[in-house]
Amino acid sequence: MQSYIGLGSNLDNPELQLDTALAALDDIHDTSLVKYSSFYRSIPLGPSDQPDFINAVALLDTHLTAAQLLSQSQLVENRQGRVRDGQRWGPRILDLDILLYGDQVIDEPGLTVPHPGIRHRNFVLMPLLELAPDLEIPGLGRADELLDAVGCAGITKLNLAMSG
Ligand code: A4P
Ligand code: MG
Repeated sequence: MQSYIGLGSNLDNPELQLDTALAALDDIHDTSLVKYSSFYRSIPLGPSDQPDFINAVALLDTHLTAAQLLSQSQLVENRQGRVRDGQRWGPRILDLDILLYGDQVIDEPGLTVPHPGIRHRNFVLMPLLELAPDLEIPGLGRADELLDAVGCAGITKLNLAMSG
């Protein structure tokens, strides 16, 4: 199954956090990293008294179920020192969201796929479109049309030298 994962960080050297997370995703059993997008700097959605985020999207090839992939991603978040203090949309060392799992629509306690934030977030849609320009999101339509609706305010694509 092909699954797109959204990565975000705004604490403790975000670019390094994303590099570490990409390697960790590739290390998940029965899972490999196929490709990943450029890194993007984005202004925070939610409380504005926090640093800008670095965001990216990765494409994984996996034999895990979506629920197994979620628990493995949470292990990766925890291993990189993620602390959950309960503040909604607060600063974080690493956030991994399962954006898409094949073309499945999943609505279970603790797991909603496609991720409900996709359609409102240019910091998800831009890197996603970089990997899959013709992407169709189940139930939501074409990703490029969603991005047209959201616009490109507050986000900058970083060049490779800056993200490496
Ligand atoms: N969950 C349900 N569906 C999913 C899914 N598809 N992928 C549940 C991942 N998790 C999913 O997540 C809370 C619960 O969501 C999990 O227990 C899981 O069962 P969390 O990572 O523990 O907490 P969270 O990330 O703080 O929750 P929330 O409200 O989902 O935050 P978001 O939507 O992830 O937003 N601004 C910029 N510029 N860039 C960002 O990356 N990120 C956030 C976090 C806010 N502002 C941002 C960014
Ligand atoms: Mg999350």
